[in-house]
Order: sequence, then structure tokens, then C-alpha cells
Amino acid sequence: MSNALGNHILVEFMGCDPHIMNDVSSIERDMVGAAQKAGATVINSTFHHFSPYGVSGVVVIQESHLAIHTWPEYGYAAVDLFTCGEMDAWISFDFLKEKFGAKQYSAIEMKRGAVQLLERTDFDFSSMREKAAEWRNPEMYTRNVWFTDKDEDQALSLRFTGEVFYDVQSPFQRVRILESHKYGKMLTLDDMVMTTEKDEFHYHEMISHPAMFTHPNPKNILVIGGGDGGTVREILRHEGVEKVTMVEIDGEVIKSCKEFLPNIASAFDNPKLELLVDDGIAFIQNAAPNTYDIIIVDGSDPVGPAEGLFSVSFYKNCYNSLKADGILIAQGESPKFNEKAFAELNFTLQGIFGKDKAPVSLFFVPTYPTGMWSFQYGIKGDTLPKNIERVEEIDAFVDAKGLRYYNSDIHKGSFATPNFVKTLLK
Ligand code: SPD
Repeated sequence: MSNALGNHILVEFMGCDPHIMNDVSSIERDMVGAAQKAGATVINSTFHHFSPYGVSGVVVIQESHLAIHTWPEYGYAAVDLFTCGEMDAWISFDFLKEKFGAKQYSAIEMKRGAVQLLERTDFDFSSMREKAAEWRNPEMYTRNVWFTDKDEDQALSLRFTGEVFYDVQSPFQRVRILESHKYGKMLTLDDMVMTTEKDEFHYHEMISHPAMFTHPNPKNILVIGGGDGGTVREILRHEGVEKVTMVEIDGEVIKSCKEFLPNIASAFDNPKLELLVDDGIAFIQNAAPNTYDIIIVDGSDPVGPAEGLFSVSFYKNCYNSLKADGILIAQGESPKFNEKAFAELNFTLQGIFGKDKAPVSLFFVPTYPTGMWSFQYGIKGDTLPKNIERVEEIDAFVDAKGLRYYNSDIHKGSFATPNFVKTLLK
């Protein structure tokens, strides 16, 4: 090393776990970890996930940089370990080999900046030092890591701090609690954002209160899904409610939210709540007819365990379990992100409840792709939610409970349908 400015190890990691190779958060964590393990001082990390797969990133260290480009479909990572000074980059190499589960690997080591070939200029460095001090980031290195919820054509990215509070592969999905800079901690299932600390109230107030104020006297409520607890928290704000049954298929979702999102999961101890960790689709198949005033389907997107929550047979069973004046509300996807799922759900509900009995409520969630989202209704009785007359009662409730999204204007306004949505639903 004495006759060179730097040392560069070019590494080929092969036979790596493809899931790890596509996981931007764990790659960033491991690259930072590899630098720290070798005693480097981390200045900054910037990582990016590509659609549909692949991760690129660089960790800038006081001693130069570590960089990576992955091809998950080949189980391959190209890694550069460029160091100067006393740092031993082979420590980083060993660390990454193990973390990536590489079955084969090769490496070429090169000296960079052969001193005998360079000419040194001696001049006054003091002004350069002063300038450099302005750029120093003494306490913390900066991170630039993005979590992306996407389909093939569109995405919503949130910069996250790199903190991973929970990461468990349940029998149904990957359950994670990550931390975003703008929206606080967030629950993600597989690679989709479900809810965040800072905007969860948009979703949970809108899935609950419009139906609760449309139904004349809701007492017996069924929630299917909703494992983070935000929906039952809102329902239980209504004092007339006698019983809420919640059926969530994945106990890991409940566990992670109780531990890390306690303000959302705040009603799980309420004595009016019966909490079942079970399959909601089987539950409603066996439920007694004419039982519930309101059924809320707070499911995730129509892939994985929530796929059956978009089927005709599921909604027929819901219809049968509702009382004569019952109301169904379902997480209805986005008319701008997944138009097909949005429209098909509405056709299903129109077919079961009646053409004019399947209104759509639109609202905004900044952390979902496109920001425009929907709840879709099935009205078994005669009162349509846009026709409510309980304006003063609603606004008194909103004030008393300190709600932050829902009010009587939003109640009515959310059922107004833009023309492009009308066209989609024809
Ligand atoms: N793409 C997100 C779809 C919404 C899923 N439900 C969120 C659960 C919040 N309780």
C-alpha cells in the first residue's frame, strides 16, 4: 500500500439469494455494515431500487467508497470496495459474502494511484481545509434510501431512514415496520405501504365514519382484515356500538403494530372487541345470515392473502350476513393506479346489491401510489350515504373526538364522482 494511494477490490458475488439481491433496505444495511465492520467512517449512503428488479447503491466513507449493482434474476452482485489508508477491505468482502449468501465469488485486487507515476504539487492547503470543514457532517452520516410501492408503470417512493423495526416473513406475507422521514413509522406488507403514523387518519376515518353515520343505529360490526387496528379504533369511538368482531388472517400484522404503532393499534384491549386471528373468507362463509349492521373489509391489495377479498362469492356471503338495512364497505383500490381492480369490484357490488346501491367514496392518501384511493359500498337498505341529513350531529362528533380528515362536507363530497370514474364504472 505504501506506493499507492488506494486499493480497489472488484468483486463478483454469484449464486446469491435473489430475494436479498432485490431488497434495497437490507442491501443498504449490509453495505453500511460492511464498511463499519472494517472500521470505516460512513459519510453517506444512497441506494435505489429499479423496476422490476435490481438495486444500485454507494456508501461514501471517509476512506473512499463501497458500491454495488445487483441482478436478482441472476443471483449476482457486482461490488466495488475502494479504500485508502489502513482499512482492510477484505473484512468488508467476508461480511458481504456471508450476508448475501454467495455460493461462488471471485475478486481482483488493484492498487490505484501508483505514487511513482504521479507528480505531487506542494501548495498552501489551509483555505481548502476551511472550505472542507463547512461540508463536514459530524454526528450522523446521511442516508438516501427509498421505499417504492409500484406496479410496472407507476410508483410512489418514500425516503426512509434505514431503520427497520420489524421484519418477519409470516406464512402469508413479509411484514415490516420501517421508518420514513416524512410520515414516521410505516407498516408494509410485501412491498406495499399499508399505513403510516402521519397519514393513517385519512384512511381510518374514511373507512369508518361515513358508514357509521349513514346507518341509523349501528350496533354489531364485523371488520375483516384491519390488522393494524386503526379501523376498530375509529369504530369504537361511537358509543352506541355494542360489539365489534375483527377477523385478521395474519397474527404478525397485529403483533408488529401493537409493538411499534401503538397509536394505531390502540383499541385492541377494548372489551367490546372480539379479536380473531383467522381467515376472514372462511369466517364469512360460515357466518349466520342477517347478523351485522355494518361489515368493513379492510384488506390489502388483490395479490397474496387478500385476493379472495375481491371475489363475487365473498361479497355474496357478506350480503347474506348483513341485516336488511346493513352496509358493506370495502377497501376499493385506486381508479388511477389499478383501474381494473377498482372497476371490477364495483361491478361485483352492483351485481349483488343493485346498480344504484354500490356508491364509491374517493379520498386522499399521500402514501399510496397516485394518492387517490377509494372505499366501495354495498347498501342493502335504502339510505345512500350521500343523502345523510345528520350534519350537526356529525360535526359535533368530529369536534368531540378531534377527527382530522372526516367532517360532514367531506362525507358528502367524497361520494361525488369525477367523470373519468363514471366512465370507468359504466
Ligand atoms: N395499497 C394499499 C391498500 C390499502 C390496504 N389497507 C390498509 C390497511 C389499513 N388499515
